[in-house]
Amino acid sequence: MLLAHTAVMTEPLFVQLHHQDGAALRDELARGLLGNPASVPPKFLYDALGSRLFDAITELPEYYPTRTERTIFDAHAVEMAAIAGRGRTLVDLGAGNCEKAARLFGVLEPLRYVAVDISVEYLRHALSSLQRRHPGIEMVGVGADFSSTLTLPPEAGGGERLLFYPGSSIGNFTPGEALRFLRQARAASGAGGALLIGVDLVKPTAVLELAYDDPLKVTAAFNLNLLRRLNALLGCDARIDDFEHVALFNECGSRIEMHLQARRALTLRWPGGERALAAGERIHTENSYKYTVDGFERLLRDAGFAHTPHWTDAHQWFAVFLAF
Ligand code: AVI
Repeated sequence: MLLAHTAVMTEPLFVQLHHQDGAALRDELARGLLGNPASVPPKFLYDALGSRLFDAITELPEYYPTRTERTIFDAHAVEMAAIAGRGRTLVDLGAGNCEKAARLFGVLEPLRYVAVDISVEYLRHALSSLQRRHPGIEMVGVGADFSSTLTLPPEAGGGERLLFYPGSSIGNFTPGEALRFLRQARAASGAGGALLIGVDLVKPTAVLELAYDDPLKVTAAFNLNLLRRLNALLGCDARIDDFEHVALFNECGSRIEMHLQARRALTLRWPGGERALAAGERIHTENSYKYTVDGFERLLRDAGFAHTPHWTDAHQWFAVFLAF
């Protein structure tokens, strides 16, 4: 049951749904490295340093998605709230520092804010200070990896929910995974609920590639940081100097691909395994799919959403959909 609107909350509630199993992570990394082509799942990009590097990426002039999405919310949030309804439970998927959702509190007036991220520790500081600024909103932090299954704990509360998935993180799923995720989001939003989601759109290749290969090399550092994770988690002997960051737009797949390319022939070794790489051979580290408005609308309809109003920016570089 929701607390009365006048209740004063002092501390958020925190729930950690899953704990990372070291052996399973090592197995996942080794399987990726031994694949053809070699790959590392993109979730490993986000350790403490990787998350900070990603925050720095969002400040870069070349990385248009964050600021473009912000201009869309600035211009249209009131309209979105009028359709979505106020006083809901706002469920922020991949909340990070909770800033994007907090900017919408004034118009959405949520009764409860549920911030979901892979690590509840990462949420603890941001959510506690947000709770002090908004004592009238009940806040819950949930540590969960929703990339394969989106399930919310009972602490998230029932009733009508507005799920919030900004930043075009949906682009880091394959279209098949995206469809599965959207179906789960449809179910998790509950009867009368909705999904507010940011989607990056197809645009000229030069704009896309510069956004993922910036001259300051912040994105390169973000990608190369994966090698430190391989060394720390798998006991691998990767040397950062042996690799270079590659980002390219795959037009047929409609996706930006990030790779780590070997500068010379080398062998990566770790306890129980090794992987030889020829000079120029790549480890695939991330896909970032770019959609057309029509293509994403189709995906939402296939996932069971009947209504899909959307808003975009002057260049049509980014779109925010409200699906219900
Ligand atoms: C988190 N995600 C939406 C970012 C993107 O644009 O695909 C991750 C990223 N990778 C490189 N730059 C940013």
